[in-house]
Amino acid sequence: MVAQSYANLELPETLEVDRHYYELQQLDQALRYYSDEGYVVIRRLIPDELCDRVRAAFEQEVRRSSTPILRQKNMRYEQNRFTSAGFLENPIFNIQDLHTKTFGAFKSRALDVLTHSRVAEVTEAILGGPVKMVQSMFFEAAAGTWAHQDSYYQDSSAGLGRMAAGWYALEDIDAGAGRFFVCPQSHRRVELVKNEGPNNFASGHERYKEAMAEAIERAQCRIVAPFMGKGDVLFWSSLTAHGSLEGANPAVSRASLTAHYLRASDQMLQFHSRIRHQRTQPRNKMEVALLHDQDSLMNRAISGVSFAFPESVEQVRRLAMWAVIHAKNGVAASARRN
Ligand SMILES: O=C(O)CCC(=O)C(=O)O
Repeated sequence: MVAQSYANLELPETLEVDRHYYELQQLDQALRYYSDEGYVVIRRLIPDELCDRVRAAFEQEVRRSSTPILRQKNMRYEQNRFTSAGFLENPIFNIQDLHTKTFGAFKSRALDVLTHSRVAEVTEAILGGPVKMVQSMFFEAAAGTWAHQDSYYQDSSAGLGRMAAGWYALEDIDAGAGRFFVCPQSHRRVELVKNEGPNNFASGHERYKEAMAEAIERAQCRIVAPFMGKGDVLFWSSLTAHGSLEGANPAVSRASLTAHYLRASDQMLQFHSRIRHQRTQPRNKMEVALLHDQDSLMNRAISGVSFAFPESVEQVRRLAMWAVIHAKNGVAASARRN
């Protein structure tokens, strides 16, 4: 693991001491800022009651459930784990794939946030046309996510950098809660660390994390962890270096969602190697792409096996990934960085 030590970190404690950023009415200015800096915060984009509804459904359906769920940190099906303060420790990956019968309200309310008409307005303006949501996550405890560019994991088949993402605060996020951070201008100034050679995901993921940390240091980028109030959303590009801080105060949570968006006509490019076709379903103002849909009996059987035999499944997955990454069929070579 790469130790987190960010000498040049800017961590404003409150809204008052942070820069104001923008509101939806200032979308043109916000877009210019996004294009220059590789990220932007839109204040109060999501109504408070929608944030509260997601958290209430989490309490009712998810917190006490023993159903294994796919997790962001290791791509394994795991049961909930909690910190000493009682916050969910293993973030949920791809909320749109959750089993509707078990987690219907949580899934539906989270998707209402992630596909909200205001979100569609911003993401369409960023990406230049109708969009689809292709990935999502839910966090409660600090995650200490390593600095990365999303492009390494997934991007647009139509060109690297053509994916955008949003980080949604469901509560005011304390400076000690493990804030989300970005490196301003890194979408232009930090070289793209490719998913290949010694840094490939299958066998070189730890090396990749080190390579990213070094690339950020070489570019002498600032690191900012903006104040995020309930309903604020931070949007960033798939080439922007970002991550989250280790929690300095275990008594505070960071209830939040993230989602990644592509143009509706683009496909997902995974690991800079293969195009991953996804089935989509309409939701509010956009399509939502599914990957491991737990409403399918077959996918539930697969997740059951993954939960029962995590190590064996992990080995098979790594082998498959190794094969995919090494059998690049020219997809990556044809993908432009733009
Ligand atoms: O909030 C976090 O810990 C990381 C989120 C993230 O990196 C992402 O959604 O790509």
